[in-house]
Amino acid sequence: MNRFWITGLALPLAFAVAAAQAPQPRKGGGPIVLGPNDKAAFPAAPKGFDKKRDDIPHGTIEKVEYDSTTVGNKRKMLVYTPPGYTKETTYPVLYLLHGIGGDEEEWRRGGAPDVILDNLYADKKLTPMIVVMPNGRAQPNDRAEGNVFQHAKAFETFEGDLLKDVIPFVEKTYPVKKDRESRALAGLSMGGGQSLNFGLGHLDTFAWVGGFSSAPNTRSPEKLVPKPDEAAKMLKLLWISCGDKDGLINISQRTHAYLKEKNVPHVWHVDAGGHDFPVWKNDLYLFAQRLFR
Ligand code: FER
Repeated sequence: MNRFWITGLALPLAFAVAAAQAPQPRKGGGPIVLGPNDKAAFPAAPKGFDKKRDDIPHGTIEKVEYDSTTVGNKRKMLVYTPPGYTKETTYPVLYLLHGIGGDEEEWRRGGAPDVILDNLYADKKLTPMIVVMPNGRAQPNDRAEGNVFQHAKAFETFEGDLLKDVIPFVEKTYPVKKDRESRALAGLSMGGGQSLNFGLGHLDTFAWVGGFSSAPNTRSPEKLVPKPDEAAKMLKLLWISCGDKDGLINISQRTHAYLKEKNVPHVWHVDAGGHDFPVWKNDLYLFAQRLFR
């Protein structure tokens, strides 16, 4: 039996296949097939990139609540402010989204985002930014309970919550820059699909977009990027990545193939690994360094 880590929940799922084994069928597609072009665009993060260092300044993660007009209640999110954070300046913002089995705590629980970013600041590899980790399941009970696949629709509804509630709250509460070139949107799996759908669907709002191991909620390439020339002109960075043992890699491959055909500049990064945090931590390490430059 193959076991597939649905972002925080270990669920045995027929669609998930370890590529190291003989190709097997998967929900929504065929076996993992890698092409010559499916390789790492950058070296992996150095050893220790996700280990806490006591001798450096640290940022802070706080949990805050905002009023969601979209869902009709108060919702929670995490906000990471960088080392040396001060209201005397203004920061760009990365909105960082979780997967189908996760919630606003998923990145902190599994991805050590504060550790990875603190270390990057200490090594002078990062433009100071605020990182917002909201809950992408926009419904009254937004806990990852029961059959998480039954609540996939709420991940669509989150588009309104993000644009009309989360971002306005962040922009009135924190000292942040408010132009499109100061907003990035990225996420893992279901959150990767959301980031591509909402980011590329709202180029007026986001100039930096990343999909890590994006799930089948990702719009078809023609719907995702109906105007390739416009997208090419407006995007500062479009990042598409996936693990080479991830049963969902066909989603990223088809997105990459279309972008390449339409000459939309983007990063195509195929990491060694499956549908899991080692890949996503590496993504955060690599992606964050390229933001807001
Ligand atoms: C699916 C397989 C996986 C799907 C979503 C996922 C919406 C999401 C996985 C994750 O977020 O880890 O068919 O359909």
